[in-house]
Amino acid sequence: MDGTGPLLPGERRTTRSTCCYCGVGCGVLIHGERTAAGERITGVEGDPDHPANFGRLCSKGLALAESARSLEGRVLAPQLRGRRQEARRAVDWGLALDTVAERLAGIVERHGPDAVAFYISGQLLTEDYYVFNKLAKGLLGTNNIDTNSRLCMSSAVTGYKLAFGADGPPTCYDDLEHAKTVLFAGSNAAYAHPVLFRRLEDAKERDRDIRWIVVDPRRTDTAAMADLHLQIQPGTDVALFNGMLHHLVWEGLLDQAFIDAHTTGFGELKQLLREYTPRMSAEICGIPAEDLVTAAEWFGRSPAALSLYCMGLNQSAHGTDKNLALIQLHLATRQLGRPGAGPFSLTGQPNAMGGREVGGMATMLAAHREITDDTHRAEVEALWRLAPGSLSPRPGLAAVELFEALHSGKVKAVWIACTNPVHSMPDIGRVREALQRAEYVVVQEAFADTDTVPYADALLPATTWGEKDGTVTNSERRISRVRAAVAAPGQARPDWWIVREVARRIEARLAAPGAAPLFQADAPAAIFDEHRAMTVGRDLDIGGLDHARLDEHGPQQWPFPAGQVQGQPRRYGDGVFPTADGRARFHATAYRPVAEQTSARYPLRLITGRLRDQWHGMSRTGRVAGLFAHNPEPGLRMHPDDASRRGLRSGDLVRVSSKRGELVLPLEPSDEVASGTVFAAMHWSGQHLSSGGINEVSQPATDARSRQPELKHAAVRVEKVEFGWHLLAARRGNALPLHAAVQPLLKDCGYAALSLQAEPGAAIDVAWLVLRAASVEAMPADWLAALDHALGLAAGTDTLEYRDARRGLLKRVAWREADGENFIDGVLWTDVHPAGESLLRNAIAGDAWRRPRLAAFSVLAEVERDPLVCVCRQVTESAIRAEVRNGADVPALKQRLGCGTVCGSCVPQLNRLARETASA
Ligand SMILES: Nc1nc2c(c(=O)[nH]1)N[C@H]1C(S)=C(S)[C@@H](COP(=O)(O)OP(=O)(O)OC[C@H]3O[C@@H](n4cnc5c(=O)[nH]c(N)nc54)[C@H](O)[C@@H]3O)O[C@H]1N2
Ligand SMILES: Nc1nc2c(c(=O)[nH]1)N[C@H]1C(S)=C(S)[C@@H](COP(=O)(O)OP(=O)(O)OC[C@H]3O[C@@H](n4cnc5c(=O)[nH]c(N)nc54)[C@H](O)[C@@H]3O)O[C@H]1N2
Ligand code: SF4
Ligand SMILES: [Mo]
Repeated sequence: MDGTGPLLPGERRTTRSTCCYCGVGCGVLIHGERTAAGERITGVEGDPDHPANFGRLCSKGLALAESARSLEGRVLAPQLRGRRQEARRAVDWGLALDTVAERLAGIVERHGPDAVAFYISGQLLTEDYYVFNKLAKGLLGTNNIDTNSRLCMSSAVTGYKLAFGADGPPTCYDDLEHAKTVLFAGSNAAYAHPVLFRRLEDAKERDRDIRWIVVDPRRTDTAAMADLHLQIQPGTDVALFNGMLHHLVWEGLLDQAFIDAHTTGFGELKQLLREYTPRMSAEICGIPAEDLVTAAEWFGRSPAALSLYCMGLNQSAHGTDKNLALIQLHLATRQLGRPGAGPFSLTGQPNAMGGREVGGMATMLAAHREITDDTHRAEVEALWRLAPGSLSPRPGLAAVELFEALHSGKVKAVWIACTNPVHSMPDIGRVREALQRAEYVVVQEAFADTDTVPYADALLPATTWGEKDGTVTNSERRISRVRAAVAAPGQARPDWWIVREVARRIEARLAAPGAAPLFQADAPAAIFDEHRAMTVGRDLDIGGLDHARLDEHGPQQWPFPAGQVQGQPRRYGDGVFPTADGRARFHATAYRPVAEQTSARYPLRLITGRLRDQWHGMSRTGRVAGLFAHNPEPGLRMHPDDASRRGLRSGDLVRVSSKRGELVLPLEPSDEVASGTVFAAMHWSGQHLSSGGINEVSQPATDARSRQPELKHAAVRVEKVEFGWHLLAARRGNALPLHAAVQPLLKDCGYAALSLQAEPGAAIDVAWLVLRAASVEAMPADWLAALDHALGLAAGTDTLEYRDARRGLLKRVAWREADGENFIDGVLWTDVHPAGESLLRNAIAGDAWRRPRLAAFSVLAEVERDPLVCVCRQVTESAIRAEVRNGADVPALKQRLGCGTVCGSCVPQLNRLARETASA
């Protein structure tokens, strides 16, 4: 296990590492081998010894090996562009590094350090992050280094800091098993933190008295399993939490002794709370007042109340207040600092925490220090051996401002690493303009097909999961090792190495004579040592940790000062907080409405979020056909009443518009949203869609303190679009090259979406690529020809074609011969009615295609819509419903059909189907 050095021919090796997706931070065992084609990852399983998951993985983690299987679509060599209009060309590393260093140093010399900005990522490893931060703040002297964590955890950081005096959750994963009341606030943990959700399910199974409250404007899979779902109006959480606290004050359910001895500011808050009667608060939230009171009672009287919160709180123009109002419920009742109790902010990305620790953001310095604090800057200057006064005292530009400054020309150059802002930032139209105007754009990526890559003047190939080495910190402050299982492909290099090489070149040019060299650490372990030295004496002290200790004793929680043998699972048990007077602070959190009100022109509230089996912009999960099964295509979910009032039916293409932009999506009537609210997933980008995705319309208003944008709410209008023609094409083959060939054609359509479908039993690299497209104008002949070419579907000997020129109809089926029979290999149908498409789509997923050609046609006509529920065991909804009608409950379903027994991600859905079908 964990051998190092290149694999020998035929050699196999298992490497312990960490999943690269969510903040649960599951341990994985990566199996690798050496073949004639080079080193490759052959399998992944959960690490039974990792304390985050004890061997479990969710559907995304289980698909990691498949996502890493092919080098198709990877960036394998540095690329540079001479002038904007020219194409980039591959160059060697020497030229790439020299050029990037020279361009950045030149801009700093001409315009000063604040003309350069870095936009990096909570998916970088701590060591990568550390070097980036040192380059920006230590060498260049700019604090313009921000990350996608600004879109994610920023309000959680300000909330913790304002309440407790320091960042970071006080809780740990064991609390999931000890909590008696669990309050999920703006967290769809069933999808976003599945392995933690499994632990919670198990705990609830063991102890039927455990109660779950879910606060979410949507009936998510998490909400469907709750004892109480508070389906509040978007953005009204502060009113809810204030109303709950009002009730607790009224009922005397506070810990007054704790408030008196360990906190300040409660008097002022109490004054404010007078207005927030349960009735008035419930009215703002749009829920029954009794439900609010029940929630307060369950919380206040619980022996241990744990809240789990995520983007529904953070991604708000009042995200800091939402966090504070929730934390204050815990402080006032002393629901923290003991097993099962506390405000637990679930981190999104695998290393959002590590980024906060190294201070890799525009508003902080290393190890939870403040940019504006003279002593803190002097400490960092001493640790980095910088001349006094080298660090800039001005906070840098946070994400939204950073791209604004690029737009206005104040910032000239941006270096983007491990994030895809042209997909994930609010109002991406504006972000595209900003990048267009920038003087110089560096993009450091592992995958070539993202919506940001086309803007790169320099594209630097990074290694990614399975190929890189370092550490990440998960939601419970636990630091785990990430290790390379296979060699770096092509010219790809680790992120820290790329940054360090550029930094050394800039240093040679810009540093004062005699200045101490800043970038001597030449391996992740040495960088980690530098990082831990910065933390000594701070609240997150990890002076006792290094790579060697992590290798020997496994993942550890911080704080972990020198001399310790174990980290600290819970913080603040003694009621002493890292503020000047040791007391926690209450803040008066008045409720304020969302930034953008609905109006006659934009009457609907759009909320956005995640799907179970996709990760962000899909650069990795979008490579795995099986991960599309749960949600094969994008959609806009709307309450069925709202849909019928507008004359809209399932599958109709609708235009979603806001003040900022528009996009077209298929309509998905769903009563998971309340009337007046619509929902869209964040994942689809220009790689799979004719538009850039839902952030075409989202809005960039930010929280004044955390500067986090309100990605969870925008006012929109939805109307039906009539298209002149519809097309559905499906092609069986090696899906990644097929996808790359078809993707450039998407943008020419009024609507187009690409997805993959696995074919049960087919070879690992065989899947179906499915294209749905529509356009207002007549279909241009050259577009169709290009599609034929991309799909290899032009009329030929193995193709059957039906054309009706007068009606503009074209139906074409291609087949292949195997075992003496003909099997369908591809189809292209124009003029498909939208509603007929899901039929065809499911036919492709089913076994129609494995039958001989003629039988396939008749089967096609019969297949009904029947989504796959369990992806691991390929179990369909109809099969599950049939078993439930025969009396099966969830354990019986697991036993009879095998569904829900591998990754468990579909268990919430099984619960729902069992309940629905049984009661029907
Ligand atoms: N499958 C999957 N898992 C992931 C990710 C992924 O891309 N895919 N990404 C990871 C990352 S980076 C993150 S940050 C996390 C996010 O994890 P979550 O925050 O749990 O996921 P989201 O779906 O973004 O949002 C959660 C819920 O907030 C609700 N919501 C919207 N507005 C409001 C509101 O005003 N109040 C309340 N109370 N709720 C509201 C939405 O309906 C949604 O169900 O997931 C992580 N895990
Ligand atoms: N509307 C809406 N928008 C949202 C959200 C929402 O809920 N709604 N959520 C927001 C949140 S919470 C988040 S965290 C962001 C996420 O948004 P992004 O950060 O844009 O998400 P990813 O697609 O994960 O981008 C990571 C990129 O890094 C690349 N990559 C992978 N591994 C490596 C590596 O090792 N090195 C380098 N250099 N590159 C690598 C991947 O190919 C990918 O393109 O989206 C935000 N945007
Ligand atoms: S819960 Fe799933 S995505 Fe998150 S770390 Fe574990 S395996 Fe990875
Ligand atoms: Mo996130």
